[in-house]
Amino acid sequence: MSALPYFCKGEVVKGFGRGSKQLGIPTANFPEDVVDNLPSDICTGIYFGWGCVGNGVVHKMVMSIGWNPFYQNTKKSAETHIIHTFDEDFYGETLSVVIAGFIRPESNFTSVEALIAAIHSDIEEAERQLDLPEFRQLKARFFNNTDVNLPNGY
Ligand code: ADP
Ligand code: RBF
Ligand code: MG
Repeated sequence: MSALPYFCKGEVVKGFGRGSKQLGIPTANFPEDVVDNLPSDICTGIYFGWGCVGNGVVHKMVMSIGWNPFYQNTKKSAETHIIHTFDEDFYGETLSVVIAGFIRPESNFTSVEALIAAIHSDIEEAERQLDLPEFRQLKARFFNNTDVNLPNGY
């Protein structure tokens, strides 16, 4: 996937209102034009990377790009779960993300519980991968973050 790492930003809009928040996994949805402008070689699937709201702190994130087979969406979506607990919603604010790596294709599940379990393991995978120097340096590179100590060569 030569388009990675890929940076994009957009306004956080209302999603499908399916209550991902109630499931403990809120996802900030990008508007249609941002989804349509994703490079064609970023295929649908689950990704990890870095994200920040407005000029806020940069956090680890997981992102789902596609049609959510479990819900059989007819419209492609790009939804970001930021791995952080926020005090308030941030609809209308600008979300900036760097998509750093691919985790897995989207899949269908036989229950909501199985979907949630898969998302939790995606989050664990993202947490692990993003601690690697290769991915930590992307945070510094795209968000001009200076509190990252990197070994020589990065
Ligand atoms: P929607 O269907 O409108 O996208 P969700 O249930 O997916 O609703 O909730 C998403 C909203 O929750 C985001 O737009 C954002 O305002 C808020 N939110 C709070 N915490 C987070 C988080 N950690 N990651 C993503 N969005 C969050
Ligand atoms: N939806 C699917 O239908 N299949 C998936 O494999 C899938 N994986 C996801 C992985 C992550 C990390 C996230 C944040 C979402 C994923 N979703 C998936 C989307 C999910 O259906 C959506 O966020 C909500 O509609 C859940 O209520
Ligand atoms: Mg959402």
